[in-house]
Amino acid sequence: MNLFSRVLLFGGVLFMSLACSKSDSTLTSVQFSETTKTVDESAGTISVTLSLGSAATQDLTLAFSIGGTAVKNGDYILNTTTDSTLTIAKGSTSATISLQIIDDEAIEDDKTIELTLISVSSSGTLGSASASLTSTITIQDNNSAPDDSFQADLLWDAGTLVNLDFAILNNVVIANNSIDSYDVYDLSEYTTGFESVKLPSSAADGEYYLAPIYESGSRSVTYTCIVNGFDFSNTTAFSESFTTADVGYFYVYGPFTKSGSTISRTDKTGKVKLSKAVYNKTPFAKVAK
Ligand SMILES: [Ca+2]
Ligand SMILES: [Ca+2]
Repeated sequence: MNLFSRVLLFGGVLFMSLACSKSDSTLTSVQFSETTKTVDESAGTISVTLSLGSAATQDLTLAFSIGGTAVKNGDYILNTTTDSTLTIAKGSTSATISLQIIDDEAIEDDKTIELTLISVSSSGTLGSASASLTSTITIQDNNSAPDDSFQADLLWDAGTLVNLDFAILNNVVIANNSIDSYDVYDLSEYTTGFESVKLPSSAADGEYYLAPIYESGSRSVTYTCIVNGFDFSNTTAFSESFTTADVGYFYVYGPFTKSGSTISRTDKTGKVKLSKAVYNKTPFAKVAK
């Protein structure tokens, strides 16, 4: 390479370096200013704050992922208009991701929501410190096992909102593997991802059943029933799925028998039992509401 070529090459590299550094300096960096946050389950709507290195020169579209142990639409609702993206208006120097924490009655471990920034539109850039790209929110549970009642909580998986109800039934009459009649002892009709029913110590001795109901929705949904009280401590009673064909139906689990201050298994041939130590699940009837 002769001297002239070397000068040309050096000049080209210098020009490109200057061009790139000028371009980078006009990009608005985006990162979390709150990388950890702890809230009570009763906190309601919370905001997680992002900071911008300089005022946004254009509207920015920020994409983020959501992880952690908390269930979307069960433990929290994301308030952004588009799922997992946030629009930051031109001129902004900060932004927030808004979440609604659901104050349920389920007795559960503390849960986490991990928000991680993935990408930003072309007039922005993600902050250079990787630790600033993730914000972890810890939701502290505020429920405890009742000492005077049996509590069953129904929780279900993340995804599109579906409406499940949950009941304790009594006076259940079963014939031909189907329910002829029943009374509803307790009914839970929350709309935000969990249900909770109770059987108090004062309830009459007798047979009861638990019944998850698929009220409305357009997808399959996997539910889990956790029981507490009456010597139960966060015991998984059953877990399985409704399909979309099950909308309008419910499953029943039981019978379980209340006798004084204990709830115990009742043996009935061909029926699925609810045991104090280990619950067997398996529905034995599917009944249209
Ligand atoms: Ca609560
Ligand atoms: Ca709770």
